[in-house]
Amino acid sequence: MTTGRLFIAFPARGMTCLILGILLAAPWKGHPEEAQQETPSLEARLQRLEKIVQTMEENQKRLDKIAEQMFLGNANKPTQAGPLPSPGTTQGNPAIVRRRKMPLPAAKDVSREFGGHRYRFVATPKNWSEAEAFAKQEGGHLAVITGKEEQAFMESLLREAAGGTIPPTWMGLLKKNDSDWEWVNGEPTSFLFWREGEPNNARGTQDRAHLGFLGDGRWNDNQGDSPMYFVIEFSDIQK
Ligand SMILES: [Ca+2]
Repeated sequence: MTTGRLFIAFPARGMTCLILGILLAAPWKGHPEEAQQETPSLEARLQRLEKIVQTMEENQKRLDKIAEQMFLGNANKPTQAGPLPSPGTTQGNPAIVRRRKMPLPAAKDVSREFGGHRYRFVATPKNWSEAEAFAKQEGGHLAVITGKEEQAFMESLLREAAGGTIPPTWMGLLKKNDSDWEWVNGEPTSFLFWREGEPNNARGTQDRAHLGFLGDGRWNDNQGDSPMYFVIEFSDIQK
């Protein structure tokens, strides 16, 4: 299966809802004699539909897992590239993206202010540790998202940087232990915005979080060594 086909497969969730809607609205069809003798109750029909929904959700989770493993497989292919462009360049480099075999759309650096903080999208792919080290060197840290307004702002920043799509982008969330996550600046993790089925710790090695898996603004856990774009958050808006 190609990545392209997978991208087509994902809108299947909407199709699922449509099919279920039709099933709910449609009259029960069986033999006429059966219909006269025993029309299934609404409860029975609902139970049947619940079973169908459950099966489809399980299938969706399987598809998500396959997609993520394909994504990791691509991300971990060795690079043949020369040096990456220096940090802070104003334009992304699609040629670099191709050599790295990463499903990263071309992007540009974008800097915006929100809630008294400055956020800089850096269009130079780095692994999580390199990204956080670079953010500290610049006087900030990887972005910390503590509410839905900030999440919406981040999504708009990423779309602006990548021409309307949400690219894979590191933020400052990392695993604290087997079940808990923590922000790089120690803020509470009361707001979490995982994709359905995430964090799934695929391959048992996913201990960092990012936005933009398959274009989704919600979060995914991933291996920290995957090169991605990242967002630096500065408390100083002059940065
Ligand atoms: Ca994951």
